[in-house]
Amino acid sequence: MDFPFIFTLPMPQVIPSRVDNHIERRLSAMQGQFLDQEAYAEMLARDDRLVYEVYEIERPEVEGEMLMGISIVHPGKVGKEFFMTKGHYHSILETAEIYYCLRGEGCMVMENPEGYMCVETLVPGTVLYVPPRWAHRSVCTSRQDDLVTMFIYPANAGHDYGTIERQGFRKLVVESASGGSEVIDNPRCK
Ligand code: PAN
Ligand code: ZN
Repeated sequence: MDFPFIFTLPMPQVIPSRVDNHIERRLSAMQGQFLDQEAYAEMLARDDRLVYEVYEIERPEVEGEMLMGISIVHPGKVGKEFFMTKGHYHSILETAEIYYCLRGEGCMVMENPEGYMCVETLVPGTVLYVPPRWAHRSVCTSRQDDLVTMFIYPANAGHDYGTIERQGFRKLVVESASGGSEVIDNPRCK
C-alpha cells in the first residue's frame, strides 16, 4: 500500500530532499540539436559541458500516478543558441504537464502536430500549463543563473524524443544583437 509522503525543495539550492533518479545531459548527448553544428563540434572538442540535469521522484509509470521532479538548465550557448533541454512529445500525446519556475530566467518553446507554436517566458513564480499534444523544451536565457523548474505530469505519459530529433522545433531561442534573447524561425524547418 502507498502512504502519502513529503519532500522539501530547500532554497536556494532547490535539490529535492528526496531524489530517486538524477539524470545528467551533457553536450555529447545533444548531437544534432543545436543549429550551429560547427560551434557545437568546436565546443564539444574542448569540453563536454553539462547542459541540464533532472532530479526525479520515482513512481510506477501507470495511469493514475503522477511523476514530478526538478529540471535545471545551466547557462551557456552553442553559437548564438542558448542551452536547452532536448524537448519531446509525450508518447501518449493526450497527456498534459505543469511547470513551476523556481529560479532563473528562460522560456518554454512549444509546438503541436496541428502546426501551432508558442513560446512562454519563465521567471520565478511562473506556472505554465502545457496542454495535451504540445511538445515542450525549456531554454535558459540567463548568462549566469540556472533555470530551475518543477514539473508534474501523468506517470504513464512516456517520452517521444524522435520526432523532435528528426525535425527540430520550428522556433529557436538565440542571443539578440543587443545581448538579450530573441525567438527566430528554425531555418532547418521548411
Ligand atoms: C520533464 C523533462 C525534463 C528534461 O521532466 O523530461 O525537463 O527534458 P527532456 O526530457 O526534454 O530531456 C518533462 O517534460 N517530462 O515529461
Ligand atoms: Zn514532458
